[in-house]
Amino acid sequence: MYLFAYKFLPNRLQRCCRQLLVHCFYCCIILHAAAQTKETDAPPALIPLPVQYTPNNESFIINPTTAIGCDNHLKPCADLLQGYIKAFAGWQPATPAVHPVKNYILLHTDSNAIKQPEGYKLTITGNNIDLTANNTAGIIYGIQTLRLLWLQKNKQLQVKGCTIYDYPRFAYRSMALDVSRHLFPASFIKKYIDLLSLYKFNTFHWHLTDDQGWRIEIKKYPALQSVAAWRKETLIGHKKELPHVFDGKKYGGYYTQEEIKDIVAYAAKRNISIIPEIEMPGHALAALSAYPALGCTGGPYAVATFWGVFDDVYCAGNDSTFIFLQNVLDEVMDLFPSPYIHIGGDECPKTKWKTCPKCQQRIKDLQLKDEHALQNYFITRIEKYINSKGKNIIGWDEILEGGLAPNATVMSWRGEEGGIAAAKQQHAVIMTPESHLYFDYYQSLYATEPLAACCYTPLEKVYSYEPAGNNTTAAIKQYIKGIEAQTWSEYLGSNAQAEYMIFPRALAVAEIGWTTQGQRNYAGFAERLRQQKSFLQKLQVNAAGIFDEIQYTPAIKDKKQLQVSLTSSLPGGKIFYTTDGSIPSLKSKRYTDDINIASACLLKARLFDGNSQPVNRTFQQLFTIHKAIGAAVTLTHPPVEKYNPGVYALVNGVNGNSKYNDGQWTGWSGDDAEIVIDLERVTVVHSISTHVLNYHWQRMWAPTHLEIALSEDGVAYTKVYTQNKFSLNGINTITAKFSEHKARYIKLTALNKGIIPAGNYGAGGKALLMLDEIIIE
Ligand code: TNX
Repeated sequence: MYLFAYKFLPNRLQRCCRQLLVHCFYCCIILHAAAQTKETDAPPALIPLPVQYTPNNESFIINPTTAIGCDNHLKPCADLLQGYIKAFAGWQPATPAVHPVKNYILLHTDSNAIKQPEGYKLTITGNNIDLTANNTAGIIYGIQTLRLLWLQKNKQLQVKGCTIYDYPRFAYRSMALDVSRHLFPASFIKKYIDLLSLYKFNTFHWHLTDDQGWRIEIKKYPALQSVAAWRKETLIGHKKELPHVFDGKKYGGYYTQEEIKDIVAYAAKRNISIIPEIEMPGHALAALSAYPALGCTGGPYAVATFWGVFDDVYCAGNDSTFIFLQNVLDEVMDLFPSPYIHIGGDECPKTKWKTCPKCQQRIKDLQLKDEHALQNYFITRIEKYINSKGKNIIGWDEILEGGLAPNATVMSWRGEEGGIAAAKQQHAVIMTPESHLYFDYYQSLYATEPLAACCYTPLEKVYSYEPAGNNTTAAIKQYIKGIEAQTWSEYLGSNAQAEYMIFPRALAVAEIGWTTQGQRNYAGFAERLRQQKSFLQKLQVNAAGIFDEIQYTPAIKDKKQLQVSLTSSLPGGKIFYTTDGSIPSLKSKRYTDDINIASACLLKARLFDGNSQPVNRTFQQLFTIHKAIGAAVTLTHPPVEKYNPGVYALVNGVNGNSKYNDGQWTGWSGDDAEIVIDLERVTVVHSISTHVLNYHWQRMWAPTHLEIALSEDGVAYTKVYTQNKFSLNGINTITAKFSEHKARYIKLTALNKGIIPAGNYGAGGKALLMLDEIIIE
């Protein structure tokens, strides 16, 4: 229509229009060229970072006439690539028998050209894409790199010219998923596996059985499907909260063998090996509920409805236990081609074995030292069976108890000590310490964070993990085969919540597992991650995008002044804050330097990006200013390592949070708390308050007795408060109010429960006594 109208314009105007069009055309070309130059300058946001990336000035557009050529044995890889292109663009390139001269993607293996297992070289020019790899695995990772390159585009499959030469640092790169506590549909498992392959993992550890549900069809034992796969109901809220409340809804299900075969094949196409885990001898309540004769007491047992460690485990004195497990393992080994079978071995209380005649008989007959040696007998017997089928076992670090089974690989979760001990015995080790690699733990301290197990493992902490250790000898290092992160699903009630906890933390693990230690740096990783945000969205992954959110650090500066610093890792980010409770905007005070907190307030802060758009949630923190801020604190007994934030945490104006993961709680394990606060000069005081935790499910017990005494000289003390009763569950506020007293020294003494009484969680172990800010007024 416009062309038609143009014809009727006078000649001069037509000329004008033509000139204008020509100008526009040149402008467009210049702009386009500028955009292209800009594009070739920026390295692509690849995670994990490849070993070598060399850009060139060309670029390749995959279009419907592009052909995929490959060596014969790589046909499944070509199909995989074709499927990825189709999923992204809606059309698919051809895979002709003879590859054309131009406009093709060629896949081939050449172990002379690429020496490293799983390694590949991806060469992208204007004419074609060449992917040469050491083996099929390398081809798959090369395809995933290509996919990461085009995922950065919108719709168009244009990839920048470059040569990428790449191979992994560790042979074992894995993510786990617990499907017992909560079940995830087969479609979710596939999506997860595809994401693992995208980020160059090669293993998926599938935790299939536990106390709260048995999730794999075993044809020989139908009650595993009809009974063990179902629990009556599920705990609502955190297990630490008492009394426990349940949802009253039957919950369960399992994966059929057909589904499992399909998933295993799907994973194999993506170079993901699936290691199934069948837990023993502990975490077996679901199996026992279906086959009670396998327990020490004969039951009855019920599938667990809440989380924890349960005393009822497989009976180690009963041969039918081993016959059952061997039959189960036969079916498992038929389904999973993996050379490894995970047999658990963790958290097996010995309570029932101690009083079980059959277990005791076994100990006597075999002249075993104790129940720990019986655990070793159990694992070793199962290992022999698995070895006889040509496979090896992996077990949690508790399998070190009573001696290690001969060919076992150890998964070190309670720190790295188990792993190091196993490596010293020349056993293969996989590092998965809960301190850094448990994704059921909180990744943010914000109060609005969805319910999680505990603790605090932000992205940066995950990224900082070094599996080979920083001071480990080469002799030890050679046994450290790689890394795995855990996703226990107690608090992962939906697919979306599981994705939120796994991503992006899994990407940090991917980079640790693949990229050399020297190449890694958090700022670079975070920047690449920011650029990947949009395509994680395209892949419909509910990733947590909060890793740049505002963090705060309280500090006591001179003259006992509380100062708070705010930081964000977002480059170009600006922070605005308020102290009057209002939501900060660009009109609020801009944060430039530490904030002096002179009186009690609720500090709120908001992060804005370079375009002045708000990012993430509003930060907020309450501060209480009182007479002991910054005072000298002396502790008679040292706190336990995990809850030892330094004495200022008791007098820095910040209360501990209800998740006790914010570094504001001080805890004593088995020991009493005796705290003396020196106000430096005699001061009039009339009220002292603090909090203690009473969460028996976390081994945290309120003190049996608490008292507060005052002194002017630090020698003669006057008692002003005693308390022997604490409310049963949760955070107890201790408030001591008394008539005005003169004091320089304040002594707070709280007696630890000591040993946790029988019948309670952690019975026989030491109780934790937990205290936070001591507010003196
Ligand atoms: C410990 S890690 C467990 C799991 C729980 C997890 C919760 C390990 C080998 N056992 O059974 O789900 O803690 O964080």
